[in-house]
Amino acid sequence: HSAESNSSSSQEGDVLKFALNANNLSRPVLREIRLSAASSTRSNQLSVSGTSSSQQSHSITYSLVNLTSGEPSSRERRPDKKKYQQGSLLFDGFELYSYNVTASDMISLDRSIPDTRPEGCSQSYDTKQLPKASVIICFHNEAVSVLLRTVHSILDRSPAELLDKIIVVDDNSTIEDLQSHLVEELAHLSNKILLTRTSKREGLVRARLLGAELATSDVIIFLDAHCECNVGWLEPLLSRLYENPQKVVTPYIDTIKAENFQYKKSPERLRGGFNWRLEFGWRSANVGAKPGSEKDAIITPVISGGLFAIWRDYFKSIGSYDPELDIWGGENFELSFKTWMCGGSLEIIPCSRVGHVFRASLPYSFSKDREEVVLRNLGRVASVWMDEYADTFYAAVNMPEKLDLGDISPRIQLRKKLKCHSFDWYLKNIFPQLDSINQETLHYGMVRNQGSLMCLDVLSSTSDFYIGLSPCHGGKNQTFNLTSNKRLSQAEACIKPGINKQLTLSVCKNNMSWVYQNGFLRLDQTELCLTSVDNEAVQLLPCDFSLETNIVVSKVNQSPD
Ligand code: LR7
Ligand code: MN
Repeated sequence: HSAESNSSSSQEGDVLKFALNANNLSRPVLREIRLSAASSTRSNQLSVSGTSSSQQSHSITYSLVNLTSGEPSSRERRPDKKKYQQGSLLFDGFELYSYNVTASDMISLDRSIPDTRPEGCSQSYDTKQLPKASVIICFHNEAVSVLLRTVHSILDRSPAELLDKIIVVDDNSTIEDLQSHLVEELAHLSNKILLTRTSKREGLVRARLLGAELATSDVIIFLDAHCECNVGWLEPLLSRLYENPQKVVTPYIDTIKAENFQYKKSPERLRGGFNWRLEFGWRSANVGAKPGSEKDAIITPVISGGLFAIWRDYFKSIGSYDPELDIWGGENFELSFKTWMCGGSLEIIPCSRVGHVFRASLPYSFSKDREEVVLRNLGRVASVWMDEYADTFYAAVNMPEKLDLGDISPRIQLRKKLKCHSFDWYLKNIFPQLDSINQETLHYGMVRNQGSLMCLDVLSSTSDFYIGLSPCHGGKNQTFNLTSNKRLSQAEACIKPGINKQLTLSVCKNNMSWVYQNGFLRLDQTELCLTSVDNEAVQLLPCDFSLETNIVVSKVNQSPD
């Protein structure tokens, strides 16, 4: 920003030197910018391009736009189909990466981001006693600037004495020139960086295992290739692991928007959860929290999977990952289940903040049918770790019988060797909130409007969730649980009357009992029924048993027709 104010008295060719010493950088970063002709006259942007050199004397050519959490002007916001040239690389924004590469390319690799930690997190740590960590980043076809910003943020915001190596594993990216470009960029950045490449596409699990093999430090930390580590991110993770080597800890994950790379604080106190299809989702962890506890570790039944720290020995001792898991999916459940069931625990640390680019879709190819790959991964995990509850998972996903899970005997032996608790123990003690199909469930699945192919669906408006009808697809928003204690719920939330005869989904309370009678869902102790209006909206109206609008509950995965 200071460069911007100075530039009015400067001319083309001048070199601006400055030290960036923001309070969220662990050390000042020295920068030089040679001014070239402004490439743009947009007034809200600092549009110099030039060469920067940091203390490690690397040089990267870039242009700067809004050095802070930079929201590019609306013109750049969605260059979806726009092709553009950077050096010899031809990038194709959203199509290739599912994020706005143009925006990333325009933002400094060392930008400052808002310090999103809750109050009371800036205590100092005795770094001498903490274990050293290596950070492992695996990627398949990630944009250079995005990956480099991940690496820069680690170097910029980790105490040097705690950072052993940064191990970057290229999972056989197919974008031409990516490899040579990266080798060049990373080699100059720091001698802590180790770049390796798989000889064929392995998927993120085997790529991570390869990275872990190369580490020699006490602790290893996995990050996705599109992250930004925030101020003081490392110390709270290591300090928690130092206190208890059988923990797996994750930073609190902030959001980097895929549309414009804006860094946004995530809502407070979320933890991981899942449904019977083993689909991960964030759930509120606020229940029972005392005021002032914002910075306390959050115990979580599962981790989202991409960002976590673990003692290297502990990772090995619990059997790291099932190497048969392909491309994407399942490994977070494997690690989570066995950590809890075999004597460890999982925590999210609110004082450690790392941003992650959440992508609406996965841009890369899967070797086979994507759904099949993920189901096979989940099936392996379920059949090894979920005991009798694996059947519930199979029913919920409608597991194709012909799907071959491969040999799971090595993983079963591992579980025997580790002498772990049962999955029933896990459900009762660690995740009692998971809808239990087995015990209380009367009906589970889609709630279909009689005579049509429309199903109850949880829809969201800007302010809350409401219930409507949409074509049946059986996805998680259309899956409900009707229990013997008369709850009509989805995940941990219940359907209850809202305003204007509408229905909403919110915290379960006892005044929302439903009676399922002759194909109608009636609010207990009333004469009001779930009624479809124009086969689109759902309202709570006086029951009229002659109408064709009754809403019928279909059983587990009963197909809509
Ligand atoms: O074949 C592949 N090879 C790879 O190296 C496929 C992917 N990858 C890399 C990829 O470039 C990225 O760096 O693996 C990393 C994760 O892949 P993403 O970013 O496409 O996955 P995701 O963020 O959508 O998915 C989440 O779930 C995955 C399940 O397998 C992994 O555990 C991801 O790490 C995980 N990400 C997070 O937990 C970040 C928070 C998101 C949430 C919720
Ligand atoms: Mn990711």
